[in-house]
Amino acid sequence: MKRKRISDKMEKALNDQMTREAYQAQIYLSYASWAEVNSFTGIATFLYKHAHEEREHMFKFLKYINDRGGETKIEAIKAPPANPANIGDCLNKVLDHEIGNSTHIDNIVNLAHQEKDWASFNFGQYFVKEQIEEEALINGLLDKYDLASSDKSKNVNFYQLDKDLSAASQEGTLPREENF
Ligand code: OFO
Repeated sequence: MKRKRISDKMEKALNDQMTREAYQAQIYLSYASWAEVNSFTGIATFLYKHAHEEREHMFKFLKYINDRGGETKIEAIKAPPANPANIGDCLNKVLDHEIGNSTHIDNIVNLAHQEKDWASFNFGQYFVKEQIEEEALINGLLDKYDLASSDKSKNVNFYQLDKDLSAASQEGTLPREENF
């Protein structure tokens, strides 16, 4: 496109986030594979689906940068971190990654606000909402994990947890949005 409608700084921030979304997908993919080889098929299914969702986020950034006359730069993606020690560790690490990701999204929205770049501000709102949903979803799964693991003798609870995770929605609903 002939006219660039985002600043160089915004273009870089969006490109960095696009690569970060790809990294998030790698993390979910590697944790999913770890869960699968440890026979937690429900958790694996949940994590595989989420890896796919993170790649969709990556594409949203790519399309937005290009639509605004910027240039997408496809960079190398870091290797994912080491496998988690157990399911609780897995869910805690996923939540940490999501909270970290929320901070990066907030930085983009802050920059858009500073630059009075309302198009990017509006684009960023999708991800602000997405991060609220994702953090709530993983936080909720962690609560379920705590319930299921509080009595170590009841391994049947892990079986049920795994089934719940396989059916877990990828999107938490926000009651306030359903009501209005
Ligand atoms: Fe986990 O969400 Fe992307 O942004």
